[in-house]
Amino acid sequence: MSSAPRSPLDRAALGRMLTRIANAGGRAALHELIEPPARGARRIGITGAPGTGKSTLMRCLAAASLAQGRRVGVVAVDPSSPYSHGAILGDRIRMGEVVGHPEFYFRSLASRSAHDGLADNLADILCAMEQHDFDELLVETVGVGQAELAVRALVDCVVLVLMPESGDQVQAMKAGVLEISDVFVVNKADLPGAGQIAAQVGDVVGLRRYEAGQWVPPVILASQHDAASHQAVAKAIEAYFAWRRNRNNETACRRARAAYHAQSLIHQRIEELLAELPSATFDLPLREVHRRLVTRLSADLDASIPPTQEAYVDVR
Ligand SMILES: Nc1nc2c(ncn2[C@@H]2O[C@H](COP(=O)(O)OP(=O)(O)OP(=O)(O)O)[C@@H](O)[C@H]2O)c(=O)[nH]1
Ligand SMILES: [Mg+2]
Repeated sequence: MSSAPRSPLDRAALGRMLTRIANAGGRAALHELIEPPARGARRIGITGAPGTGKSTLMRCLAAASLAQGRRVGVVAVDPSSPYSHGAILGDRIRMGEVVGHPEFYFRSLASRSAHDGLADNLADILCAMEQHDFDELLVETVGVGQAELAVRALVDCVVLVLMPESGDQVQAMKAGVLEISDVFVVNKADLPGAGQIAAQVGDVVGLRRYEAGQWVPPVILASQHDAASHQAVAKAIEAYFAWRRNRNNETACRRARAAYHAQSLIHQRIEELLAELPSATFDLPLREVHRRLVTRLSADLDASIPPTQEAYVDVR
């Protein structure tokens, strides 16, 4: 948290900027790269299968952080198309009373074409929010697998939310997905079977070898009407950040984030360029297709060509 007085949150300017970034194609994003500010927000990813209670948990975490004087931003990535607004509205509604708080900002994003289940230009969105002096950014992503692996690069702490029906998921979880989680929450502990799932996750966590001083992810049972369980989750997140500060590996994290940022921009842009190439191009030898792609990609860096204007789709 900053001790210096800060300027009020300019919602209109932030909203406009986020809409522009969310709707920009890869080329526009390449033109308007936003560098991460020196003092970034602490970023927490809340991830898990649909309906596990991620938004409900985020509301409680956001309320706790707001009560501590933090400026909190929530970005909810919706896996559906930009035209199905149902889940997007659902996420906002779940935020409940915190939505009216002057230091709280909420934004939904459709994942659209993003190859990894995250939203296009999410890396830029988060950097843009950081320019508005947020202390904490909570990022909700859906699904288990690629989205978790990708969100790992963009946030500092990953909270994986499970629920009593997540048994199959726990069994099917590849070690990789478990390894990217820093805190496990077994939500809906008021329903039968939660304790069993927590025990199973605890077993999987316990199977791993930990070096001295390594973070061992806690497994926390939580439920929406149990405030103490949310305090336990908030405490685990604080403990993780304290551990991270002592570990002093900021450089490695910054580099991993920059690598993801570059990869997602280029990936998105290559998809656009592939779609733009005349279909007969693909009758050519692969080496020639590759040459044409690379030539077009380098032409992007010519600032004299304005980025393409894309259809405006506001998904707030
Ligand atoms: N029984 C029970 N229901 C809960 C709990 N937490 C959330 N729910 C309910 O579960 C449903 C889904 O909650 P959300 O917070 O929207 O879950 P989500 O993971 O954000 O859902 P998506 O964004 O659609 O993936 C809602 O009907 C909540 O009221 C809980 O602790 N216990
Ligand atoms: Mg949600």
